Amino acid sequence: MTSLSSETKLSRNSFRNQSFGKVIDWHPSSDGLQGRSAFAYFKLSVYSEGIIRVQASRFSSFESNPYSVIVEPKNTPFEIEDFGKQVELTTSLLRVRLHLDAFSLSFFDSQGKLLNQDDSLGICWLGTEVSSYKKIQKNEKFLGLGEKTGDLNRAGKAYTHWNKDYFGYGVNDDPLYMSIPFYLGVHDKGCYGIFFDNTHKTLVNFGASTNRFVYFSAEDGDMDYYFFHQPTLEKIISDYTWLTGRMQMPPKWSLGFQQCRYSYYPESEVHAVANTFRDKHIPADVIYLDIHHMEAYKVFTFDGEKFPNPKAMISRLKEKGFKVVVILDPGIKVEKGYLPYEEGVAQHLFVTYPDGELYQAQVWPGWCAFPDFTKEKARDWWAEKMKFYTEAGVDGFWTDMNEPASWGQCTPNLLEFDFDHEGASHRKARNIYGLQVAKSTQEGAYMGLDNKRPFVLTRSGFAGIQRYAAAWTGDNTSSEEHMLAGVRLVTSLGLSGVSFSGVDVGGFAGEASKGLFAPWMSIGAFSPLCRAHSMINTKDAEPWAFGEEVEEISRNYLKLRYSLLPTLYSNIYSSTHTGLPIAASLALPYSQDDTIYQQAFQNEYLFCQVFLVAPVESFKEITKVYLPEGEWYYLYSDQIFSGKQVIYQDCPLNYLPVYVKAGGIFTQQSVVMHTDSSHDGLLRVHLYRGKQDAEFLHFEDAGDGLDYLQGAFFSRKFQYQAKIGSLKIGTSEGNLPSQYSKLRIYLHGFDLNQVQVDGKLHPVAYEDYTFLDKLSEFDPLPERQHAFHQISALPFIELPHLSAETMITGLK
Ligand code: NBV
Repeated sequence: MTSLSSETKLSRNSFRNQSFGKVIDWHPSSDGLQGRSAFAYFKLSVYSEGIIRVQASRFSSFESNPYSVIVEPKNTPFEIEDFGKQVELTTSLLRVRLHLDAFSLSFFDSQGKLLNQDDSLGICWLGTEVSSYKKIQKNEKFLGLGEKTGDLNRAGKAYTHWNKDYFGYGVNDDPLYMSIPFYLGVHDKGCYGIFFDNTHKTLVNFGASTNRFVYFSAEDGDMDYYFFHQPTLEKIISDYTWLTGRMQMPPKWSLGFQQCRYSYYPESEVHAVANTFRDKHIPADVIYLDIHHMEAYKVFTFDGEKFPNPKAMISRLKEKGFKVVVILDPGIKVEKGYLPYEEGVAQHLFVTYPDGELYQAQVWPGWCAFPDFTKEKARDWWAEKMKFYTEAGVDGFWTDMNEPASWGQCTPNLLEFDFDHEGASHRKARNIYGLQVAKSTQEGAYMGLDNKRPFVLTRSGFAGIQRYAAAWTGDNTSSEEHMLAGVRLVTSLGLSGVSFSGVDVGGFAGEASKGLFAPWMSIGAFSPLCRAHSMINTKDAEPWAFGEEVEEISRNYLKLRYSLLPTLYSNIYSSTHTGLPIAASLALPYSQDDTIYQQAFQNEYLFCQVFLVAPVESFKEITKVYLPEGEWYYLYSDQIFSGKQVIYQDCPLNYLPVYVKAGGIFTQQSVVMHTDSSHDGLLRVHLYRGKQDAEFLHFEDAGDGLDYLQGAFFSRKFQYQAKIGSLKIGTSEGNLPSQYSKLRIYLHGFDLNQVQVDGKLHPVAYEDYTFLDKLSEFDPLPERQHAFHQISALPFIELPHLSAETMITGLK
């Protein structure tokens, strides 16, 4: 009896929290230092001046976590100093102090300012659960964490990472489809980032139900995180995307408007939708085929009745300037004679139970087997299978249900995955399943599309997903709060390395009212990905389905987006090098300005660096907008506002509040109906007078293909020097000529008659300028007349677009 009860006590005790404890041995290593306590091991590795990896394990070898981080540590100088009770590891940007008595870490910047500090509990285990506890710093805000609902500042909330299919999620629900355990901390003394690289179910708690600490935990696996520090959040995001990769240049057509529907069929309906865009002069580039394109929802099939000749249909659509994107669901119908199923079984490509039995769950086609995308052979097979679509002319791929989703939403944890030879259960593999579906799909697109650029749109993912796909935020709802929450989802993804994302414009579940669709469309026009989508058995939701007024507003904003393609495309290109978002929360450049975190202003963002967009509920006629430091021009009228103030802005349905940064540059072309159609050859460059210098990198290439990597591009820098009053147009780079033969430079906020171009006097001309067309006067008249803005007598100069440097001076 006695021995039994003491055994029970022993095993219960092993479930008490166990801290890492006293470091009993440590030594420098080639990239940092490592050591151990009586029962656990640690390792600090310098990845670069601003990145230190922290690993702790109860095993002497650490887990590799191979899916997100794609680089090896840079050869970085660092120093290690032994102070007896503590050891310090120092790079040019960071100092980490390790307290030896009870393992805990403090991170300082190069001036000795404390950035982040472990709670005295440090790193702990509770059963297999591992956690890192951190003290909360004064006035600390937490940002990012990818596709997470809630406020911009995540303080006081906790979030779980466990990819989930969540139809009609609420604006505070968690988790959703995609997990990116990377967050940014900002406080009075500086900023930092933490990427918790553990694919198990993880929790990040920013102070929910506790005021002692913030912490992150994983159900199992090692403590493995990267600590980032740089002087700015932008640089931290660049470092994070150096570590986990950046998006590849998408095809230009994917920046056009994308029309989706669950589902367009038969073929005649697809054509009807495409034709209506052209007939109504509403720009669009993409039409989607959702699950009804398949025969009995079986992937790699077309329903022969609905789509008798997909190849011919797609080629007719291409003649009209439309690309087709098809949905790909990973579930493979269990059906004798269905080749993908038979091949999958024969080649052992599917996920199984530990006893080798095939795992089956129900999705659209009925009982399905699931390719093990963590197995190279399965990824290659899927990529090869995609030829079914590429041979029919499909240009883009939409990977849905890749959490993986199935009816019942409770995939058993004992399922086994290859995990690229390491072997793992569903507990460890779930969160990276979608990432690997996207990877394999991108490979398939590369293979089948003959060096064209893949466009893959994914619902699920994990840190690093930006390398393979653009993301959309799943099954949102047609409501005001979703419209605004969607903006925060997109900007949060942007803070987490995913620059190319969007929401279902108009809302997926439910039906948008007229009032809601119009502003949502205008926000969509100022989003990296601009895609409208809606649920089966709901009213039509194309831009013309809400009456003429909404149609005109939608047309206006889509035309504006298409005219801004040179800006958007250039920014996308820059983002492939910097990892910085296209839609950036104001917290990115103005992290130390407390006002931007207020509920009323947290949805404001910078689009393509120069446009401050202030989304607003459709029922408001006037709204408060916070303009941060600097000066801001109301886009439509050039009215100037000084920054660091709240203004009251009229916000009729036809005008989304948008402001241009003083000292900002962007480019515009004539409106086109799809990204491949020709413009008038004139590149409009807009320069906004300000006190700040500005720089804009203009980039052009063929819009698709990979030749730009071999120099087939045209790029040049526009640099504004405010004090001198000059605009330098740099010598062009790349070996393509520009598509624009002329430049027209609009000089906003300047009052000039002449300037000097390369030292010679050059006359200034004037024209009235509008960014949006005037709306029709509808009969009966709407409740209020439509406001109409234009910029009167806007000065401009026109020049041939040469390759040599041009210097414009006299811009005072
Ligand atoms: O394939 C149908 C839908 C799709 O339209 C949507 O965008 C996905 O998020 N899909 C989910 C499956 C079922 C939704 C109820």
